[in-house]
Amino acid sequence: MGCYVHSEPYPYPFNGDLRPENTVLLIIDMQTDFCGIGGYVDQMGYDLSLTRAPIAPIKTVLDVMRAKGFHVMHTREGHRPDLADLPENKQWRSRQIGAGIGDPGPCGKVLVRGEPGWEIIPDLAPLPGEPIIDKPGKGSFYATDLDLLLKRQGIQNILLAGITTDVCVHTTMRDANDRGYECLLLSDCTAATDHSNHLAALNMVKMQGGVFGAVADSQALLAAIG
Ligand code: C5J
Repeated sequence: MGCYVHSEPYPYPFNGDLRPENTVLLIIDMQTDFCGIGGYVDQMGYDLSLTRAPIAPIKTVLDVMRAKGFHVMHTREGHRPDLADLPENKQWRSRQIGAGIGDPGPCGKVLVRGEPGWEIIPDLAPLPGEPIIDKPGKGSFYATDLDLLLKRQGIQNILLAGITTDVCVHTTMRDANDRGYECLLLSDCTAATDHSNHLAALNMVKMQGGVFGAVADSQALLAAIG
């Protein structure tokens, strides 16, 4: 019989095997730098209401999934305080747009580990025991132990939430898909700094019969795991 989410372009997961034991809610980069006043995204001049929109839906999903015993993991993008892991071109480009990574700002040094802007926002703070993956890049697998943790926990299904849809969420989803994980992108639990990019990123997932997995909103997920 199985458990399926009403999703596009196919009912998720492909095999109907959706259980707390084999499924993780992966919440990507819900940090002040990406959705808080004075953070990296704010300093670049983007509309914070876009990247703040998923906070409430994520919180609802998070509460339910915690209560039901699903795995929950969080990621943070950020660099070492000495910036030894910051590519020169990444720093240069961020300075071009007025939000130099590693430079001082209203929330401390931009995208630097340990600084106030780098912290996950209090509404979505990890609970003790929930793994936090610190990543220097966009993808959550690059230069991290995420794959090792997922394998050790026997996880097959990844439910993706967080920001931004077109950058860190998409990079992670593509990589996870190549590694054989069955991925679901939660459309209202993600957002981009440009809404048309968000919509395009959702659409890209659904091509070729679900080239990177499937897309559903949080209501559909909650109805399935209800
Ligand atoms: C970006 C992210 N956009 N979390 N990072 O630089 O998507």
